[in-house]
Amino acid sequence: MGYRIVVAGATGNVGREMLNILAERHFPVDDIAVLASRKSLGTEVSFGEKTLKTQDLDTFDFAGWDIAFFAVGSGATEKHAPRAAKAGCIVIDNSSLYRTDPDVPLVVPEVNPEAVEQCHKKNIIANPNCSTAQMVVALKPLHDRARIKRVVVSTYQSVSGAGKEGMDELWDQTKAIYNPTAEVKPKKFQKQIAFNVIPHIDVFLDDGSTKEEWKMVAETKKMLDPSIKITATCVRVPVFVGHSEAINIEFEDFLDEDEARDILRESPGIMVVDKREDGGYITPVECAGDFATFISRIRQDPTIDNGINLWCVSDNLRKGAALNAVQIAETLGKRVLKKG
Ligand code: 11C
Repeated sequence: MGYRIVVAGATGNVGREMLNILAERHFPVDDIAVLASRKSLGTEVSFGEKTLKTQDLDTFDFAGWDIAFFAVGSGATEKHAPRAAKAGCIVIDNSSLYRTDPDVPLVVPEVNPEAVEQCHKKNIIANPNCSTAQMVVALKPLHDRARIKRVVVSTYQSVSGAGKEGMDELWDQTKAIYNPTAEVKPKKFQKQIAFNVIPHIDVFLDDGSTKEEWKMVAETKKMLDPSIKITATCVRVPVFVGHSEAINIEFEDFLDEDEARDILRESPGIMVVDKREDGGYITPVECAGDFATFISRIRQDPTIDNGINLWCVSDNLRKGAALNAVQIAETLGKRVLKKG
């Protein structure tokens, strides 16, 4: 016996990827409904071999459905997720709306799978921000071994994190860059993104950080350990898919780089590619379409007593969003719903 599944926001980057991953991982689906806002209504989407027609999120009745994946903006989530949850359907939400709500578990299954058992407080489970998800997959096994004190992370985030409009802007600007008659002004991003990098993702906060940077701090503390100190600089780069992160970690205890490499190699969700030769590391272009979080460039930080540096790359639409959401549903199935 399988589940009755809803995907809200099925026509967007993340919604489509959710459908692909549900099919690829043979998630036990008995029935599936795909929902969209009025403007995309009737658009068809693929689910394995099938083509599905989108229904109206505004009027959809969630009663009798087991799990609803939400991949819509915070506004639509605020309007419809409580309605779905009240109807008895467990919402797995990709927006930032509920992530810091103490009554909503925030889950990366490689890190805190047990947290799904808290889902009944609101019938909602939150999926973390993409840049946080891949980082905590890398940090968790190292924290278990040597206790992390402090993390300094710089991100190199692809334009797909900003949705289809972000991808279109990079594409159009790249084509137009040497053609003065076809100038493409920044719209989605604050400055030119083609052949450039922008140290600004999401809105500025009072302390001079951005909300994207704050999310990496708050979400990591909630899922992994509130005592870990984290400072982040989040940067948009002209890459279509795949977020990269340079992570500096300071531990309580000494951790040798070879042991760190061995621990990461054995850890769930991680693929270590670390050859210390030309090309012996992973770049975002190579991680796109993959399930793994790739770790390369693992090395001692000689400037502090117990420090390690590493490079972490993952498909932001997959581990950073759709894959993690499907893994949450799989964990929910095993630990809570127990169908399938
Ligand atoms: C980006 N990380 O790359 C963002 C996208 O809170 O889920 C995801 C925003 C979020 O722009």
